[in-house]
Amino acid sequence: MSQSHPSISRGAARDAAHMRRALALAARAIGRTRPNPPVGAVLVRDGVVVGEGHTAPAGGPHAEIAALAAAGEAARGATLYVTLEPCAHHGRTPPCVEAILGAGVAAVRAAATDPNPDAGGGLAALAAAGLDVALGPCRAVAAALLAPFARHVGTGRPLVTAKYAMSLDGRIATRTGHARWITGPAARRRAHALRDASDAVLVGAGTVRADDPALTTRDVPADRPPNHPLRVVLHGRGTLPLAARVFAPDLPGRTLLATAGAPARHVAALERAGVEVLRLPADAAGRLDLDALLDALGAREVMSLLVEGGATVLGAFLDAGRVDRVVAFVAPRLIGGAAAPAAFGGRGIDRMSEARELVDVRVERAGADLVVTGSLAAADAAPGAAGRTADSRPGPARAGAARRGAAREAATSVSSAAPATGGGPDRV
Ligand code: AOF
Ligand code: ZN
Repeated sequence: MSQSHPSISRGAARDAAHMRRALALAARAIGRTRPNPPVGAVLVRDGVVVGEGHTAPAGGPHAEIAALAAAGEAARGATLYVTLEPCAHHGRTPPCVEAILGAGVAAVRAAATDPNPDAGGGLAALAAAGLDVALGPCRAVAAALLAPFARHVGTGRPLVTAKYAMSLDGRIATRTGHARWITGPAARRRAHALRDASDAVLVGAGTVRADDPALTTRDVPADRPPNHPLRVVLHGRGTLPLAARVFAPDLPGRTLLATAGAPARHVAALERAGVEVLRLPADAAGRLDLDALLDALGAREVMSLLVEGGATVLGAFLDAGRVDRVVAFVAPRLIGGAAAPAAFGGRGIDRMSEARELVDVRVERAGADLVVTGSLAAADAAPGAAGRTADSRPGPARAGAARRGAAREAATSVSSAAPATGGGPDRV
């Protein structure tokens, strides 16, 4: 670094600051754009920000269009900082590339290429039209932000985050099942922020029986309406109370009961009470087929799924190799008791060599508690995934898209290994 020219590094620092602002704008759209990615855009002329924007809900303007509208004539000769390559296609909205050219923008910095094969190619088109175009900076942060969209556009399935609160000795409840509360208010606020940023949230029937959660988003900043993700209850055997809070007809947002093998008369009674039911196939062991569930949620444009437990459901997702990210809230307190449940039930593994390894691990504090986050390597590499039947994979119609998606995701995770703001933009 000491060798770099001062004016070049000042320019790189300014570029990074504008892109970070664009990423902050994109973050405001998370959970509110499905099936589109949340994107942020900033227009800068002569060092002054002249327009800003982020993606509107699907069918509405893209981030660049919002920033161009805010800038008006000031966009002429400006540099556009955008967290995703501008689209080059006619989708629900016209191509951003044409609007950028029409407005006379001089330069474009994009933090990521578009994993959607239909919309990509925008940077190349802008470069061909004579604009000064480059990829970066902040590529790793942008890739993490786009991961749910990349997963969904590539495979038709959502990215799965496992979230749980546990004691320092790894328990998510006492031996009697009591769990309110393990963590403090700051950690619980973060958990609501996770719901606010998710397209769907999922719990098992056991959690509905034991905790009666509403699964709505509360306790988030009041500067905008909260996002209430689609609530999904996994229902295997047994019955559920019709009066459970999650089924209340006046809750904001929607609830879906996903079931394989629940008693038909009971399910019919829930349906009569207004609950939407998704009937799914069972796997070889008679349990609900999680891949069929992920396909069905993907078809409903769910790009990000937050699995909140309990231990049986989290264990099933881990055994199936279908956990992509983990957010663990760890309280510095001890519960003990051999019968007190751990975060992940299920079958588990025999040997430590089979343990699933987290990468990109971060540890933060939330009040007295710790927040440990990380990602799991590609799910199909999981030992539990090896035993799954071939027909539980994405259907042939999607196979090409899935392969493309896997290749693009691999590229994404490579770039996410780079430092968040390190290095300057790469010329296109
Ligand atoms: C952008 N800027 O802010 C977003 C983009 O159907 P449409 O017209 O809304 O296009 C959706 C596709 O556009 C989406 O699948 C993704 O490839 C891209 N998203 N592109 O230029 C944005 N959200
Ligand atoms: Zn666009």
